[in-house]
Amino acid sequence: RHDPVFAAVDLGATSGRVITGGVGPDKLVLTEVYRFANTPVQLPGGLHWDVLALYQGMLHGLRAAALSGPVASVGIDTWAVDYGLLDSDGSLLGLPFHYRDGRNTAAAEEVLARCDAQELYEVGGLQHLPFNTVFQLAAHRSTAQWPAARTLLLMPDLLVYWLTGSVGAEVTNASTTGLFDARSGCWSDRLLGRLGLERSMFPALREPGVRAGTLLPHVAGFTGLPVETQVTTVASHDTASAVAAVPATEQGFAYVSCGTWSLAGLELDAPVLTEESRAANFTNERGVDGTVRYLRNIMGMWLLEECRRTWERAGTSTGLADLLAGAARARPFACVIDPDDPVFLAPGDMPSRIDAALIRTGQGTPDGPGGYVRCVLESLALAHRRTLREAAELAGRELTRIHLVGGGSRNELLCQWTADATGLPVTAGPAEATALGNVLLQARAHGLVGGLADMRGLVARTQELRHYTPQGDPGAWDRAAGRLTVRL
Ligand code: LRH
Repeated sequence: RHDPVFAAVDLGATSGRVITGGVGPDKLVLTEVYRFANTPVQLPGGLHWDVLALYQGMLHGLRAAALSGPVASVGIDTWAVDYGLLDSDGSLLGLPFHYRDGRNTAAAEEVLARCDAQELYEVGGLQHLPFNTVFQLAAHRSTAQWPAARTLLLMPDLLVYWLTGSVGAEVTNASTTGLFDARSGCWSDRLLGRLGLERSMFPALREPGVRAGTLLPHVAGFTGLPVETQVTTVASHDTASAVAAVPATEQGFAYVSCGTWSLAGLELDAPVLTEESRAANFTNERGVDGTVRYLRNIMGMWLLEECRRTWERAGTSTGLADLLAGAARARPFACVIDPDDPVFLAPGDMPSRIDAALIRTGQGTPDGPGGYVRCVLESLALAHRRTLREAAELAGRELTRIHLVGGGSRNELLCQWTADATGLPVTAGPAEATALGNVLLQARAHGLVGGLADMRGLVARTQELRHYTPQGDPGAWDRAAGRLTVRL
C-alpha cells in the first residue's frame, strides 16, 4: 500500500517535469516520474512556447504519476509573465509568446508614453523588464487576435483551465504582470483603466493553497487519474514556490533562487515603492500568505546555458564537469561582465556577446571555455553581492546569511564565490526548491503542514544542505565589484 502523493508539475524554461512528493510530519520526499524538453519555436511572427507539447508532456507525466500510486492532488507552476488569450468560446487564440521574443522593447516605450514609469511603479511595484505582461499586451493589441480576446490566463492558469475547466488567476503570478496593485493584492483598476484594458479579461484572483477544481473526464481518461482528483492552486510562479521552500529557520534571511535566472532578494511584509527602489529597479512580487518578494532579476545561469548551447551548435561542446574544472583553473578576475546588461537577454551566440561586452569595457577576452565559465560565475557572484546589498539598504535590513536554492545550488564554485564576494555564509540547497514549494502548498491545502515557518522547518529538517563560509581575499572582490558597469 502506498500513501497518497502530491503531483507537482514544474515547467521551466528548458524542461518540464512531473514530480511526486510524499509529505509527513518529518517526511518530505520527491520522486521525479517524468521529464520532457521545453523547446521554444521561432515562427515568422515571433518566438513562442510550444504550449501543446507542454500540455501533452504534462499529461504523460500525470499518467506516470498515476502508475506510481495514488495521487491526492496536482499543482502546476511555471515561469512568470507569459500568458494565453482565450476567445468567448474559451478557445486559445494563437500561441503564447516567449518572454525572450524581441517585440517587447518598442511596446514598453509605447506603454511608458501613456502611463509614466513612476505611476506604474507606485502601483505595481515591478522591476522594469521589457517582457512584463503589461508590455507584452501592448504589443498584442495590434494583432488580429486582440478584438476576439476575452480572457487572459497566465501559463499555469491556462494549464489548470485545460485540466479542470476552471478559470482563475493565481495571485503570486498575477503579481508579475504589472497590472496588479502591490499594496492591495488585487488587479489594479487604475492601471487597467489608464492602459485601456478590459477589467473582464482578468479572472478572479486565487490564493495559493486552495482547490482549483477536479479533472475533466477526458483528462482523467488519458492520465488514469480518478476524475475526482483535485487540482490545487499552488504558488504558481516558480520563484514564489522556490522562496516558500527556502530552508530558513530564522527571520530576516536573504535568498538567491538560482536557475535560468538568479532572483536575489528578501522576503518582506510590505512592498517598498519608493523612488529609490524604482531607480534601483527592484521588484515587489507576491509571495505566499501576502508576503512580498523584494528582489531583482539577474540574468542567472542562462549566460552559461546559452554559452553551452552555442558551443554545442559549433560541435565543440564539453561536459559541465570539465567546464567547471576549467573554470576553477582559470585566472581569477581576468574579466568581468555585468549580467544585468540587456544585450544578454535574447537567445543566440553568447560567447560573442560576452567578448563584445568585454571589449566595450576595455578588457581582454577569455581564452577557452573555462575562462568564459569563470567570467560568468564570478560576474554572477558579484551581481548577487550588489543586488543583496542594495535590497538590504532599500528595505532597511541587515544581511546575515544567504540561502541559495534552485539548480544553481549544485554549482559549488558559484556558491563559494557568492559567499566570498558577499562576505556572508551561504546555505546551499535544496536544488529542488520549486518542486518542494509546489508540493508543500498542496500538502497545506490538505492539512498536512501549517504556515511558511512550518513549511520551511520541514524543508530544513529533511533536505540535504551544504554550507559555505567566506574565504580568500575580500579586497579582490571589492576591486572586481568596481568593474561591474552597466546598470539598467
Ligand atoms: C524564473 C522566472 C522569473 C521571471 C522569469 C520570466 O523562472 O519565473 O521569476 O522573472 O522567469
